[in-house]
Amino acid sequence: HVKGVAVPCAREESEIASNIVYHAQYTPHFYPLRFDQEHAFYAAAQSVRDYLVQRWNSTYLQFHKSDAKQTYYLSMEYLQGRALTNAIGNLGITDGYAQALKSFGYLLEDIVEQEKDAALGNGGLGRLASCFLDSMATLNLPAWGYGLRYRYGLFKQHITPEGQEEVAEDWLEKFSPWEIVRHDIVYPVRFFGHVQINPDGSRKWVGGEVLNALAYDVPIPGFNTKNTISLRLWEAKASAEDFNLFLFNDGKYEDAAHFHSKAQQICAVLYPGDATENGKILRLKQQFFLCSASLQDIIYRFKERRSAVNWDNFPNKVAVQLNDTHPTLAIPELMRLLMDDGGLSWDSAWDLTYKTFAYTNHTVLPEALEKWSQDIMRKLLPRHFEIIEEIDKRFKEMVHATKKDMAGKLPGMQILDSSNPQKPVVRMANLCVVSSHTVNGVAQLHSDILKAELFADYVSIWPNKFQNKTNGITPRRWLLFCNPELSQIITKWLKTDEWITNLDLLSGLRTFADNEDLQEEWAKAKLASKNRLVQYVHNATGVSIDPNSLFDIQIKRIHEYKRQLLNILGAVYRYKKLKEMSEAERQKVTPRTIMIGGKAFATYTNAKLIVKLVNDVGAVVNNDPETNKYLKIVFIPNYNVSVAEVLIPGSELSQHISTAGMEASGTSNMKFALNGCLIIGTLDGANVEIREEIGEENFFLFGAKADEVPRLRKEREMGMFKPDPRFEEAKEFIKVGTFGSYNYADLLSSLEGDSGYGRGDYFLVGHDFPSYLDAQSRVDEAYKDRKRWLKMSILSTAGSGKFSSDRTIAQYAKQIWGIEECRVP
Ligand code: DL6
Repeated sequence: HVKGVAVPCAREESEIASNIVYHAQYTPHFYPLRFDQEHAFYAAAQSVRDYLVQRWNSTYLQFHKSDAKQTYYLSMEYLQGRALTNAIGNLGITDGYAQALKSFGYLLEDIVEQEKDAALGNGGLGRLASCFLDSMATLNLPAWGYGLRYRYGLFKQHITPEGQEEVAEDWLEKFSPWEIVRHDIVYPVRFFGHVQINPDGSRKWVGGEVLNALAYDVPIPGFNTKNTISLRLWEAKASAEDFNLFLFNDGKYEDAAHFHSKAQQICAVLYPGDATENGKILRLKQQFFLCSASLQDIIYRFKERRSAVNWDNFPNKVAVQLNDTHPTLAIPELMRLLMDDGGLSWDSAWDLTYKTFAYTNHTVLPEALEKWSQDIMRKLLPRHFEIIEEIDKRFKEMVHATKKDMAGKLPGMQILDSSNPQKPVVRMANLCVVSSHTVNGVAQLHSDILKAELFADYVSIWPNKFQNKTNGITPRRWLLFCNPELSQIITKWLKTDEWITNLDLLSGLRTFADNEDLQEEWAKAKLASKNRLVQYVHNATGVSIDPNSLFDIQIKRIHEYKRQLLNILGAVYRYKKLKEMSEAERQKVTPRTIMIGGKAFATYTNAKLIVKLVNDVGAVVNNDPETNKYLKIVFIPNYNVSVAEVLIPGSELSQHISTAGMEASGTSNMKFALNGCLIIGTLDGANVEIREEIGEENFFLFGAKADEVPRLRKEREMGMFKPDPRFEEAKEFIKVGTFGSYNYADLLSSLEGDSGYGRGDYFLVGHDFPSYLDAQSRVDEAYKDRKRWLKMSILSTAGSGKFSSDRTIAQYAKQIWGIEECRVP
């Protein structure tokens, strides 16, 4: 099953057309006498998949033959978005497909719109994983992704007068044309049961509930290479023997299908609510399901590539990257597989495990640092709990034996935390740090904070374990494909398209930043993208926006630390001032369209109130004939990857305004800057590095710095904060009912009081408000000077080379994984 040769991709329009016709006829999922846009999409996508499968097979064969060390990226989330444009773009057959579809009377732009977004992730962490896959393939690296095939991905967001409503997103409603179900790849995954001690003292996990993990492969093509890697998604299945025919014939239908329903629950939704004990168990089951199936598959492949198994070679052939703590259970699972199935001693198994794993931290927010109840863990995974206890015990012994001075710090460093006897927990980040050879943060500031605060005590033990890997984004999806007009201009002025795989070349644009010809072409491209966005906003919301106004966008998950509230309070203040002006004064104002989009977690009350507030403010402001030439406020519903692909190219200003120290990196900031959008932001996450790269004069900075935040919170607690009158004015304007009968006292009270998480303005909106308004005034002034603005915009793109995920992945490959290129000839 590892035979195959790379077949060159078809370039002839006629061949592509006949492949589409073939799929329309022989793999019909629709009424055969109809060939509508949807049908054309599925037929086209399946014809593209054929090319991908040939390349995918050749890539597998190449990795197999070379026996190269391979990386496995374990992630509970992938935000893939749509695949058609990306696949044909990476294969270099976009024109062929456009022509072929035209011969059937269709426009490629319309056909790609038929595809549903694969949203198997929440936000930045999941989209990062997807960008990384694109770069791994493009760099010809032997690397794969593993994840779960959720039946329903991230919810669809409907906006009602009450705010956000969540609806299940049925991305598999028809089927996904990209995945290949692998009935030949199935592994058993056990839950519950007990540990059996064998006569020789070895241990075995037996009993409990066993479900099967079935593989679905999604081929991921690299750009301008035959290499096509795999995103392997697991689905849970019960076996036929688990279906109880006796009960079924007795009329007990639900009991008969008990295991089938258990299996369905595992991959039903992306992030099941975990407020209840059942919800917690289900979430932990999902995590273990991913880890166990993936580890068994990795070991299978390790064995497949050699005639005799020498376990010592395992870390020379396998690197596993943990995308945050969600796949942490892979650590005890590898220990179990090596000891209980492979017969290795603890010391050997530990040595191999330690050399295999690396862990990326993506957050310092206390509520996002996973802690699992010891009771649940012991019940669901009894053998793994034993192993975790043993890792913890040995870590403690090691500290006592070799780092005596650190012994006092052990309570904070240990994996098991039983300080609250009612609620003893397993600290997953601690398990990752203790068991991985490398730990990294995702932007320099974040990595520095990890070393100085969250993981400071471990740094004294393992000073060389901690690294930084600043995030990146794929320039293919986030410039070349989503912004073809700007891409063409860049290629023309740089006289090469090599920037697509060597993004540092964008710096060559700096020489031309003042050139009026380039500036005019640049402005024209921006206007084309803005016009597309005008159309999109009208279709999605019914609101008409003016393409000559400044397009100001904030799109990301709704969270108090990301401070959409600061944005909307600023907008409210702007509206109030416009109302107070004479028409003559208003005419001097830079017209603005503020767009805010993002989903709030279903049970996050304040985030949902922010969504409602933005919509309520928009409804009044947009219908005010006195001011709506100068200000519109639009909430963009159901923000997802495809929506971002329309918004980002059309943006001129974007807001990355988190409380300093709280956003680990951010990645949309990189996408905006790459597309020539200017940033208003705090010194947080990757903003710091973006500002360094594009020049501080091209970045609208405001707000407290990360190292000032603790002092400011303290001062607030001591009643020393004096709010700016403009802040009070904006809040008051809402409270008096300007935007409807809901007065938002509950939401605004989080900005009041002296202290506490969730009140006392923990996120420093009040403190940063005046400097935010000042920065916004600088934006308004800069926009009036068209030449200056265009120059800044060109310099933003020119300075974005560092933020390619190709750079990030090349660094992971060299500095963490120790893997090298393995290219299909
Ligand atoms: O690293 C990707 C992305 C960062 O850009 C964001 O700043 C960060 O908030 C996000 N982190 C998470 C945390 N999830 N958990 N756990 O999504 O990661």
